[in-house]
This record gives sequence, C-alpha cells and structure tokens, in this order.
Amino acid sequence: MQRIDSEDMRRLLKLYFIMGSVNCRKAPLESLSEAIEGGITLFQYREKGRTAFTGQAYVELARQLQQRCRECQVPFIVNDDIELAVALDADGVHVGQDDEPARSIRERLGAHKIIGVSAHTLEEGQQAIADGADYLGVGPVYPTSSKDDAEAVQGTAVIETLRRSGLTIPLVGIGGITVDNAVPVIKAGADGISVISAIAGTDNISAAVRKFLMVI
Ligand code: TZP
Ligand code: MG
Repeated sequence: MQRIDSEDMRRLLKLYFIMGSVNCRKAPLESLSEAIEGGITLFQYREKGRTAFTGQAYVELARQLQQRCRECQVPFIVNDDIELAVALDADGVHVGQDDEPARSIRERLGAHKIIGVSAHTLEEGQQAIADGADYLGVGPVYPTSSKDDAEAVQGTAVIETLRRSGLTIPLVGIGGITVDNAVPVIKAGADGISVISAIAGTDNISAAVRKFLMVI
C-alpha cells in the first residue's frame, strides 16, 4: 500500500480531535462518539497525565475508541506509543521531538500508515519532512493547560515561517485553540486545527465540533 496522498492528509487534518480519559468530562467513548457525530475528521488517542490509564485499561480504552473510529470511518492515530499502534494496527502515530524519528517509525509501520511529528521551529519541520513525516503539528499556538511540558507559546508565527519558507507539507496548529481564535491559525497557513479541551471539556461536544467546522 502507498503513502497517504497529501491532499487526503490535508482533508483529514481539518478538525483533528485529540483525547484521553484525563481530558473527558463524560465517558471517553461517549465523548468520542459525540465528536464524531459533530464531524471531526481525525482522532488521536493521547492517554497522558497524572491519572492516565496504564496497562490493560490503557489498551482496552484504545481498542474501544479505535472500534468506534472504524465504525465511523474516522482514522485512529496513537500518540507516541509505536508498539500500541502496531499491536492494534492503528491508522498512524503522532510523535514529538523526544520520540523515535519518523524515518525509523516508517520502517516499522510501513508506507501506508500516517506519521505526524510535532515541530516548533523551521529546522524541526524540515527534519521531519526529510524523515518522511506525513504531517506536522505546530504549536502551542496559544496558552494551553493540556500539556504539562508544552514549549513556549508561539502564536501563529512558526506556522507563517514554515509556509513562507515554502514548506507545503500538510500542517495542523495545536494548543489553546477555541472557536474564537481558530481562524487566524488557518489564515496563517494551517490546513486544520488540533483540539483537546475546547471539545473534550465541553458539555455539548457535537455542538462544539459543529461550531469549529463552521468557523474554519
Ligand atoms: N501539544 C502542544 S499543545 C498540546 C499538545 C498536545 C495540548 C493541546 O490541548 P488544548 O486543550 O487544545 O490546548
Ligand atoms: Mg511524545
């Protein structure tokens, strides 16, 4: 199978929902189901934080969420954990700068899986592209409380720098994005936005997703 086409990747990045049990107000499966009903285009399982599930519970939740994604044809991406992605035959992985490079992940996953890499500078973006990343996650655009070890807030500057430098790779903005501040991220050159709390932390998840889709 072939590597994902970049226009298909761009479409998937439009509204990329990221979540783990720690981020949810209601049951994770319910939260995901509502987000899918609202129209998210991609999902990432990111089970991190002080009270995150581990062991069997961690794997079991991944399976449940993946199953729901499969039923609804929303690709299922795993954060960081390449072993889990392989074991579940997930649609892809997302890794940070401290994780294994995209090049060796590609060797393990094969050409057809989606590989996303977090980039905070032009150099990191260029390296990820050279290593074969399918998309970049760029941020934090705005202040966020969903990532303990988040880098400095960068506004839309890094996204603009990447685009001005001629990088055309599919790219998503992340960090503190809400319905009210999403538009500048797209205007800066992102193909979509990644959101945790402004979706998982609301009471009416499907309504929040629909509002995001309307503004972007
Ligand atoms: N990487 C950079 S910021 C961030 C991650 C995972 C957290 C985004 O969460 P939120 O709640 O949408 O700010
Ligand atoms: Mg990581």
